[in-house]
Amino acid sequence: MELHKLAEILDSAAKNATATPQLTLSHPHLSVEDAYKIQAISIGHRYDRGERPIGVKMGLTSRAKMKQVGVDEVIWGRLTHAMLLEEGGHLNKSNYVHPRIEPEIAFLLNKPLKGEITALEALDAVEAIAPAMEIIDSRYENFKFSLPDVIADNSSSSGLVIGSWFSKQIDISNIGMVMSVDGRAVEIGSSAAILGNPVRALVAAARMVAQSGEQLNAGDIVLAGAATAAYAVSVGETIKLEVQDLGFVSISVEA
Ligand code: OOG
Ligand code: MG
Repeated sequence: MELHKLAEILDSAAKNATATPQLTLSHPHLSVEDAYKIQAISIGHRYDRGERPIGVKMGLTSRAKMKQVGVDEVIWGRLTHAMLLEEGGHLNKSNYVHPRIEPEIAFLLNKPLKGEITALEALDAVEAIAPAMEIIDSRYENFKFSLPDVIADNSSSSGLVIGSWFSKQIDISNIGMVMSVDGRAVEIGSSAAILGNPVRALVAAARMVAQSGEQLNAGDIVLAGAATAAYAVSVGETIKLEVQDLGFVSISVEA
């Protein structure tokens, strides 16, 4: 079946860290619905190889991100345990095609969430919050894609690093976020850039995941999406994100 074939192309591109042409070049009518099906099939191959689901990432939840990639719809993707990098550890650049890093906030859930919910209900299911960086790596040539392309490609997700977990009592609606490279600030923003309040990303996650017939589970991590544009990393750099009231998270880039 065609969707399976396309899923396989993206799975191999991710596994071998090689860029592939946008699917919509050969399939200009690819729908968003089919793109999510391709994503599910493609990540299913990773589950078959022993990777375990650990939650979801929301993407394009800030204007800065939408503008950077020229796609203006909120999207989501799946996170597996193999994507999790150690805080203060390193990422091997050779495992990626053209990795970029983003300043984010992570939620840890202690209850399932599904469908249309309020921000209050979303917060009620939160166990803790943490500063986080996502490593995105489009499997498409030149990091160029349309909406269905990026969705099929698991919304570019390829890694995440999470700092210490903090109490959800902390007000994260408008807190400062500074991402620096070797001590030099490269992206400065506020959590308010994430849909006006990162909790709204969790509300969107519950709704959008349910549209694919799935749900968020207790124990899941949900990444709210980047507050600023992403930064393209180079070998030798140490990237650090400091989030007001939530400490920091860092990672170094190796060859
Ligand atoms: C798409 C994924 C965007 C975010 O946090 O906004 C994303 C991309 O930019 O490649 O992860
Ligand atoms: Mg992201």
